[in-house]
Amino acid sequence: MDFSETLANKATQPITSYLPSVQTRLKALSSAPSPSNSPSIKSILIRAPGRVNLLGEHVDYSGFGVLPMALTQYDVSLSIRSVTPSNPTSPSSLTISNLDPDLFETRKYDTSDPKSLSVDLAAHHWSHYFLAGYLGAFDSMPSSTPPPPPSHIEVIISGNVPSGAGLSSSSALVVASTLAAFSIYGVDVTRNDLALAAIEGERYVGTLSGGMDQSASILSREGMALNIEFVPSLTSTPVALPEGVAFVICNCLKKKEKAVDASLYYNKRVVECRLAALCIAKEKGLPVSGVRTLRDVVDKICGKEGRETSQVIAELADFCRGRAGETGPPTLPDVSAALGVPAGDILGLYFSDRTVQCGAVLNDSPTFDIWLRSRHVFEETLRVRGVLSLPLLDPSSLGSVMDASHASCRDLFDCSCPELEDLVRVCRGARGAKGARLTGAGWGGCAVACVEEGKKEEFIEEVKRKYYGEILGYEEGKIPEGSICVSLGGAGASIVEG
Ligand code: NG1
Repeated sequence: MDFSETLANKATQPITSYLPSVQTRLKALSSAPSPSNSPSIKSILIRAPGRVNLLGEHVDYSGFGVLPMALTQYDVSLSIRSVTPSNPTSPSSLTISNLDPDLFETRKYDTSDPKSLSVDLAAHHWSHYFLAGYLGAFDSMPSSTPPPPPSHIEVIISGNVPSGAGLSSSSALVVASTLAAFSIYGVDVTRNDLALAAIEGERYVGTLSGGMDQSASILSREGMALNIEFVPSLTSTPVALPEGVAFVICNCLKKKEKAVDASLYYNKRVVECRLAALCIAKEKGLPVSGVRTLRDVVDKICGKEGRETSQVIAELADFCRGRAGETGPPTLPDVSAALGVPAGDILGLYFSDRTVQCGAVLNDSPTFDIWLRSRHVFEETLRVRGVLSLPLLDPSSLGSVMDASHASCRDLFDCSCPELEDLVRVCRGARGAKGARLTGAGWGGCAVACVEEGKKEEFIEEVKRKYYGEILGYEEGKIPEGSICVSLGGAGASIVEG
């Protein structure tokens, strides 16, 4: 598939290309009745997968590469329809509903002025994720091109990516929504532009998303992992999965919704990494203006000294290790003294792109663990680069690198939790395991284990017995469905035909 080709030409997939369970959900969506009993003029079916990240955790928003793959069994799918309402004079509308209306309340938005659509961050509602994708698509359409949207749009959604599990349920919904908006407007895009629109769109819901999830959901290729790089621009390279191993995803069953308490967890890490970038730039005598990410610092050093990127990253990892040993985590006044600017000016000077979310973090946090966080980012990036520098992913070295990544997520980035620790320990000790780590944002959700192909059934049985049975207390046969599954590497989002 040529990824510079536009979606209209290349993104359609026959319904029969999906797993039988996915086909059943897609058929239910295409035959679902209109929430307002209105006949459809045009109807499009869309599927966007969740993803599992094999390596490169919490490095995307610092501008460094990651190695995820899309999932075959978990997705968000939707049917978007342009309909004729029974009352032809009713104002233009967008109705967002779910195949399960008892769990997800239907919401209708007035779209007489599409520019007035907005996401109310103070009153979270599940439909906001659709709006985020819709707005992201709208923003990225050149102002001359958006044709008038259909007056009445109805969307019916069905998703089975477990939420708060680190498998990117939110991005799968945002991606499906972004693609739906482009499709219903009749605007064609490349996959890369779709990913960029979805990344920007997801920021409407208030998380300071890095870009890995939307890109993985759109750019992945069947049976492959994907190396995604964000600098100097979004690029993706398929990576063959190692022979003779399976990747098993296990849910620790502690939910962690990223948008909840974001200022104490996810968004705090984003702010800590940016403060680290600013402080390192200052200490290294680089101009601080224009520095937003740790990658910016690396690129400035490479540009100034003409050195190789990985070498500079390794030196900066050592530098952060040393600084963490010398001082504890700085407070905002410490950071202000280090940067030589008043504490009250930090938000306006360095976080003007997201003042609301970053302001909450700066206000809520007594200290910022910038040296531990940046050391994790540099070392995790070296792990990704190391694995990718080998001609083929080697299962044994990948397994031990996954173990090291987990230890760093726990000890330096502080994004594990007791449940994930138990689960990862059980996974590592189970028959056939080569390595295991938390995957996704962490603080709950899933672990991914690299397991010898021939032993995956024994591995799954052992994890079921020891984690879900002995630790969580589930009786045999009563473990929640989908808690443990093998990931095969799926294709990116598509318009479904048939
Ligand atoms: P999940 O696991 O889906 O919450 C989040 C971010 C990623 C990345 C990972 C950590 C969003 C939509 N996703 O993923 O960009 O930073 O955490 O590696 O914000």
